[in-house]
Amino acid sequence: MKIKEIKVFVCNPGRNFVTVKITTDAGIYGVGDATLNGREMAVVSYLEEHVAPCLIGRNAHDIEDIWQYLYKGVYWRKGAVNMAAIAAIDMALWDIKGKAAGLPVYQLLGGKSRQAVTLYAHASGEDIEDTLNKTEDLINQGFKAIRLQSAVPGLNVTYGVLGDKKDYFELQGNRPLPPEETWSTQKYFNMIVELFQKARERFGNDIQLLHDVHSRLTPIESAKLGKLLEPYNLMFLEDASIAENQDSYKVIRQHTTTPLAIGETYNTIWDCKDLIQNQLIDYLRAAATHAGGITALRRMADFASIYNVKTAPHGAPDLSPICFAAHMHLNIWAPNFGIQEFVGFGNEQSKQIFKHQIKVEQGMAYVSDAPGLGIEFDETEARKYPYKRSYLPVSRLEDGTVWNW
Ligand code: KDG
Ligand code: MG
Repeated sequence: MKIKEIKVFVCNPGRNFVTVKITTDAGIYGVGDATLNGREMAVVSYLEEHVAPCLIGRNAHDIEDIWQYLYKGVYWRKGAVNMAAIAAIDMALWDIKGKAAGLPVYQLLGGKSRQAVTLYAHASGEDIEDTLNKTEDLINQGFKAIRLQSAVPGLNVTYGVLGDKKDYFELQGNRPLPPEETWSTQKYFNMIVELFQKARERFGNDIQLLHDVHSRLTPIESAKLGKLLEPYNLMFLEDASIAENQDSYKVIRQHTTTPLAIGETYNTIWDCKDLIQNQLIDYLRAAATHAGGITALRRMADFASIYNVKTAPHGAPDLSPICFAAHMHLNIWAPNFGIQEFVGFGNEQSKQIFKHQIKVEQGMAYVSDAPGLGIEFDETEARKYPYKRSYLPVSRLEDGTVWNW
């Protein structure tokens, strides 16, 4: 079964998504997600100019060989653009293999380790009360794990809450230049403990609570936050600090028993090898789209399992539903799966482009049993919503210093 054609699509049904479609001479095709928020066209060009020409005529069944060929053969290993391209090719090839075998991808990975995938939802509010009201709504919908974020009083906008996204929604997925946001650790600390204290008072101890710091703290500040939040028993604290220096997590770890999660920006196992091996984290957030696809994530999950680290794949709205489908197969298989982030399946336009049978009920997701990844990509619908240049915001301290991101 030879690779006959590789097409790359960029559509923006409210957000930019980069989709790869591989067609074989057997008439079977597969799809993969290559979305890299804010740098989409770099991946498109990389795929079209440099990756696709090398793959035409190759055996579509040789997933491992193609992965190694693209990763090692390129000489310039790793990197977000490179790995997003490899990821999309890899996902599409798993989709093809599953369709050829007449089996869902999770069966090719080893079958089910569980019947359903536990999800965590987002409650992001303009103030503490707003966040808590949104949490209550999600609890009423059946979610048992919820990530709480709240705007920081005294800052113009706070990343990840509505204030941050207002311009984005108004511009409908088009942010022609990066907005700038101000950060103050002091102001954040004044708010954050109160948020979790009030959440526990209002919702009791049965609900799992999570929080994402978006890498805004230094290691020692993260250690302090972890300690302050211990009474509120978080499921995990995400991206407390950047870990380009993986040793920096030793500082956090030695001070707090709050579980730690990291990895949504990771491209390879090398980004988290020391974090895992030294048991400095509890959850690995790597995404199939950004870390080299199903082949790479399977390997990372196996490595993490040796050190009691669970998987908790990234599930932000800037990953396409194809990535979510890939995660579903990994999640249902991985013996050390922890939890999946979930923000819904996008707007109506998105749902017309990406069609699937994944069911979400009472905070749990049920994998599709359709052969392959179980997701269809409608090219005609996608063409109705062309690419719009759009950036993530840049963070600065109050004195103007560019801050951790
Ligand atoms: O593109 C960046 C987003 O995916 C990211 O900010 C979302 O941190 C995020 C999360 O945990 O979903
Ligand atoms: Mg995050």
